[in-house]
Amino acid sequence: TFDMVHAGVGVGKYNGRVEIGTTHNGRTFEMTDTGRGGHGTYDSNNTSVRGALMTSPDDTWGDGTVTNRQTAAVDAAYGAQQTWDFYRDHFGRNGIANDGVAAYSRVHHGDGYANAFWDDYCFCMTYGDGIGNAKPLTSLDIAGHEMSHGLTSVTAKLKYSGESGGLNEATSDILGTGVEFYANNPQDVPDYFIGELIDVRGTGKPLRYLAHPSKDASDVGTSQDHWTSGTRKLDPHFSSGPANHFFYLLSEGSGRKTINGIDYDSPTFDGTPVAGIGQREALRVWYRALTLYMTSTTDYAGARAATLSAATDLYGASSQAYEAVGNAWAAVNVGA
Ligand code: ASN
Ligand code: ZN
Ligand code: CA
Repeated sequence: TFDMVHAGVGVGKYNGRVEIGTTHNGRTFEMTDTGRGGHGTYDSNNTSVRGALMTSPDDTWGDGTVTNRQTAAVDAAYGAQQTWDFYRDHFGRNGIANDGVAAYSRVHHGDGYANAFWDDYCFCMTYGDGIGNAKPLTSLDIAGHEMSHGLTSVTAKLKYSGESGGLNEATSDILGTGVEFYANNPQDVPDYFIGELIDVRGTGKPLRYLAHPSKDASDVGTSQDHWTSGTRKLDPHFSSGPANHFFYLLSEGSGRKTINGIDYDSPTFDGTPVAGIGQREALRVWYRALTLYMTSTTDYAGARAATLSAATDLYGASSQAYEAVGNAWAAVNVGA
């Protein structure tokens, strides 16, 4: 017997106890989310191939520890599920390609592999187990980030170099943050950082700071709070800084804020204050700009124009939101 939409109970490392969509198949349950396009979660078993679908005799999954191989799978399945639901509820989108068909995810890729990636060819997500195989890369912001590379690939197709590369990365950080807030999971308190739970550098610090990107300084480079003529020469994970900062300012506004108990200080380029329009509206502006106006070669000036067009469509050219979009770009040194 093969019943359709099932809810299993899992315990993830980062998300705690959650419901995940599963499928009953004969004597076992499979980690296949039939209610969301058939997303399957696989165990690569520390190799580089897909491996086998996760199964369970009793529809309970993982125990929150990394010694249990299903724990990372629970977080990955939950991340895919929250990303699917976020796209649906915020944007009316039916999966990454808007065709109702899910991607799939594989966990336990490689050995001590401290990264995760989206692959357009398999239309799939891959997660490593992190440093010492102790911190799988399966937190919500990373899941949302990586799957949103899939969204960019089927929409604007932003080229992964120069300024468009930074906008590609920023799109993933922006939507990954949106997924984290959407899930509002009590164990993974929503924030404006990327990668605060996975510790891939072993420093205990986040990978990226949307409110203050230049705090991300590693041995390979430094991110930017504001656009400069040198932005295009940076790695996309650093040239994303001004766009991430734009999104934070458009959402929350400038100055000091406490959000979910976390303090942020977000300096603007020329000190001019920016009033936020709220994250949900900022997400709508970015999504519309990405899916309707940006192209493979969009640069920062083009992103400003694209988001202003999106704000005009959504709220009108004399709206406060339109003005806020212009002000938030000025605050990261992207002017008319
Ligand atoms: N985790 C990285 C990213 O999505 C993977 C990569 O750079 N290919 O940006
Ligand atoms: Zn990325
Ligand atoms: Ca985060």
